[in-house]
Amino acid sequence: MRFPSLFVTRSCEAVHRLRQSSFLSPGSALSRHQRVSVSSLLCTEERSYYITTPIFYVNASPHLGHLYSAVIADCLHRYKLLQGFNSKFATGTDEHGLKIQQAAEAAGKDPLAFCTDVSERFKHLFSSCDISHTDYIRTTEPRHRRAVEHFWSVLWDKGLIYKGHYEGWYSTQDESFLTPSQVGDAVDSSGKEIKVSLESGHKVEWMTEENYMFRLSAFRSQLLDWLRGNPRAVQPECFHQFVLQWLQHDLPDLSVSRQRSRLQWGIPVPGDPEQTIYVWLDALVNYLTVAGYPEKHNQWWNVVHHVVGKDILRFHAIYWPAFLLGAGLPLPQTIYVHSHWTAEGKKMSKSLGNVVDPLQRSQMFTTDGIRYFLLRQGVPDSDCDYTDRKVVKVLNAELVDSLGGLLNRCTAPGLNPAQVYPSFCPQSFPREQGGRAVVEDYCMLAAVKDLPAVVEQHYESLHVYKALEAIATCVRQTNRFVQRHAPWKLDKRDIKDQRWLDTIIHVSFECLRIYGTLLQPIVPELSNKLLSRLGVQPGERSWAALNFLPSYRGMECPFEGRALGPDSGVLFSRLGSQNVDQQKPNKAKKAAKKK
Ligand code: ME8
Repeated sequence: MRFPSLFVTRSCEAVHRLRQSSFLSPGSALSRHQRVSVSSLLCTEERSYYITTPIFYVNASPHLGHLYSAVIADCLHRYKLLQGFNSKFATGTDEHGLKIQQAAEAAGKDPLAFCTDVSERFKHLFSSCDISHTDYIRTTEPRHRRAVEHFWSVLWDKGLIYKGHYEGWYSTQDESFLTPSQVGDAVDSSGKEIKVSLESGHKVEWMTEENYMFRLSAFRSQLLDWLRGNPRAVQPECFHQFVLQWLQHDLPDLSVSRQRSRLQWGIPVPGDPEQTIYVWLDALVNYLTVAGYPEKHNQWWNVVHHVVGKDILRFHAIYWPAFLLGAGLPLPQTIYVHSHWTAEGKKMSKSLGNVVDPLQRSQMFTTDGIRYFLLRQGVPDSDCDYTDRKVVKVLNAELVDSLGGLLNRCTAPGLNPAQVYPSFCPQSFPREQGGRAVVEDYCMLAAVKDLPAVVEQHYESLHVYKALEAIATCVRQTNRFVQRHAPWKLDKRDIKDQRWLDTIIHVSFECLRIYGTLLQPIVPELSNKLLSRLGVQPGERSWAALNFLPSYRGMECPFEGRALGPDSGVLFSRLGSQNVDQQKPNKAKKAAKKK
């Protein structure tokens, strides 16, 4: 039996075609083409949403991949808040297990003190990067122990856990049991032959132990039914297919405890202090703990969505749903899976010295800069390569030149001496032909009008990079619109020219307002700066308030005549070559120093 590997860098993106914005010719009424977004229809009653990241191991400091998962979840959380949802967002640290026990021993520290130290580093990174989690869970907390003990007892009472004998392969690095078909041969750095996990490449050891087993085998057909009946349960589609393929094979029962003599750092099995609960069962229950399990979890548990890396898909899409089915609880609504970041083409690893430090990068490129880059370049379906050079290029092109340039042009005192949101003139830009607008301008209006629905669709399917691509395309269109009509050449003494100038700025501001609103989940600080400069108040920044260019449709525009915000500073500062020298592997840096 061979499992399909997730660790091949290739794109398996399903062809995901969006409805193209229809060309809006002069003369066609924009309102006829309006699409009412799903969100605005649903906005009246309060809806709940619950999003989680994996909880991260505290055996090492956070790296870029951890921040990536957190930024994705943060983006979905902020997006749901903008849509009027009551959203809960949990992240945290996974602190039990052999790996942590060994890391604390190696550091010569008490395990809890060791965990607290590293957990604080994750917390600090997240607060520095505007991760707006509403709960931060540590598996060493008493509320979590209670939840795990209860969960275990439910499975036990249902006869789904039995005492057995486990003999097989175990990877401490992955904290994972493996079947013989998941294991292969390799040679370690000293030339010794070893066995490794085919999926992660980590070393495995043979283990034989008395412990508790979970009747995983009993859930195979239920899991298949769930996945077949919910084709969007695991997204993107390629990962859904991986799980279905895994389930074509036998599903052996799963060992869910370790002997206490080998693993002390964990939650003891209720009623059997000689055994410690398997760290993955312990860790997965964190999602329930945050929801209020066992007493009051329903509100959140019915709307839970997980963001995970592809390395832990099996745990989330097979073990976790099986545990939940066993405990009689609803299954997650969506498991969003993302691929991995490599650094300069190589897997990030301590031994190669090429682990990208996310905190340092957020300081170098700003919080918004690193968030934008990760979400703009991160493709969930395939691995992505990180280089500082790419960050500089992307941010300078899209945030400095394109978006920043557009704002700069339209707020420049030369064009806008009164520093207001100017009026729209329907005669200059009529719904019917005959004004000063040209075909491309109508096209742009149609694209920006459609943009919120396009972005919504991409956010929902975790293709955030496509949402950002769509926004960047519209920003370029708006820049071309300004360029095409060169408002700086108009004669301000001529009333018609002045009205047309105001209209150009008004339309550009309306575009910028839409971009700023849609970008809030990605770059909260930059969006705030942009919207504040346009005079858009905090209460006017929700999805429901988008309402692009009402004046064009003969409706009142609340922004017309309003004073611009006072902060006329640059939207995003240009990054220079000093920002690209950081990314050298430690070894290379040391060698360079010696010279
Ligand atoms: O697996 N690129 O924790 P962990 C992108 N504690 N994302 C990456 C990445 C990379 N190179 N490396 C890691 C665990 N990640 C368990 C989880 S959940 C109940 C328990 C991200 O510290 C990605 O989300 O090894 C991956 O799944 C996670 O960090 C693994 O973090």
